[in-house]
Amino acid sequence: MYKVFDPRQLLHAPDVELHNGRLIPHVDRPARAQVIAERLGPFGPAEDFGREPILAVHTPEYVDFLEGAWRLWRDSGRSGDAIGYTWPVVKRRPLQLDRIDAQLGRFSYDAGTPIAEGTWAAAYWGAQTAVTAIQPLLSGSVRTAFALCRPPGHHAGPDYLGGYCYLNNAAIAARAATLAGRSRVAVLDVDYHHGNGTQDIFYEAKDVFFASIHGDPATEYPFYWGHHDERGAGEGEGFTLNLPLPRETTLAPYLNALDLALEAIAGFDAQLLVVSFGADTYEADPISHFRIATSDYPRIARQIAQLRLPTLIVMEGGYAVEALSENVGSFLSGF
Ligand code: Q9C
Ligand code: ZN
Repeated sequence: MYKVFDPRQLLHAPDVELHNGRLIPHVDRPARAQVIAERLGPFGPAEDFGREPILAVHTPEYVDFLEGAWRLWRDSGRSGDAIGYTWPVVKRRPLQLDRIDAQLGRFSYDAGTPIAEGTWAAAYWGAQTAVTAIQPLLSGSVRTAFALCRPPGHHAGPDYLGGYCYLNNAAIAARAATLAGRSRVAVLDVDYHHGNGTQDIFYEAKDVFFASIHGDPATEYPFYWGHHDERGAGEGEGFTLNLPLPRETTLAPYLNALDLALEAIAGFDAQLLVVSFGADTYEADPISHFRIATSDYPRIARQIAQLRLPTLIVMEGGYAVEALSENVGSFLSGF
């Protein structure tokens, strides 16, 4: 399996996040990627494809904001990481204000996703990691590739950050594949949390099918997306599939949902698959509530591999750092 990692992704080291009304050490620590890179290598380096593949998914206003936000924050006399504290209510006028605090509200949806000094560099090289990893799938020289991306991406939408995500690595890779001539690409999201950013990016698209299995947003973050009746819109109607599952879900019902997702992807006649893989479905994940064991991951992966599609696996969440490389290794082994 072709594997890509860029160590500049470790430059993202946010200090704290707001959790249940208190500030706690940020859950997305650099060690997450570091342990995977150390134990599951060798990894090839990321190539620089520039801004173009990023701008095929994100708005230029958002990308400019993301690149400049930390500097603007510091120039405004602040210390620590840049983080919003006020958000425009849905359907407010789309005001374009210069003040950093107003911009943070405009381009984000939660208080768990600070912009630190190294965030832009890390997110940029995360996106390049995903674009690099999909190249040999496009040329046909490998069947499976793994992009070790961090920070994760699937909560980042066209013009917003959130859920520890800044640039949507999986969506950037999927879009790169359609731009390279694949007319039907599927994204299968098996992170514990709904991939709201990916869903929003492709909601009206008919060339990218999005299927997600996740904790039911009736009780789980991100609450406002991922319900079963969200099925796409316009030309994209029917090309989004949400399979929410309750807390404490174990392997057997998980595999049933996976069968439905894979059937839909096969029915779409996808030519290439991008898997947004979060190891936060793990039973001991500190912020999630499924009951998937380390030894269950090869089973899940083998079922996905039965699609027999060229497959890019993109790293998303997974926060039990002590078990992370084992869980990721276990999943990759199923391919
Ligand atoms: N701290 C991914 O797994 N939780 N993101 C917010 C307050 C956000 C997880 C609760 C969880 C996001 C990629
Ligand atoms: Zn997650």
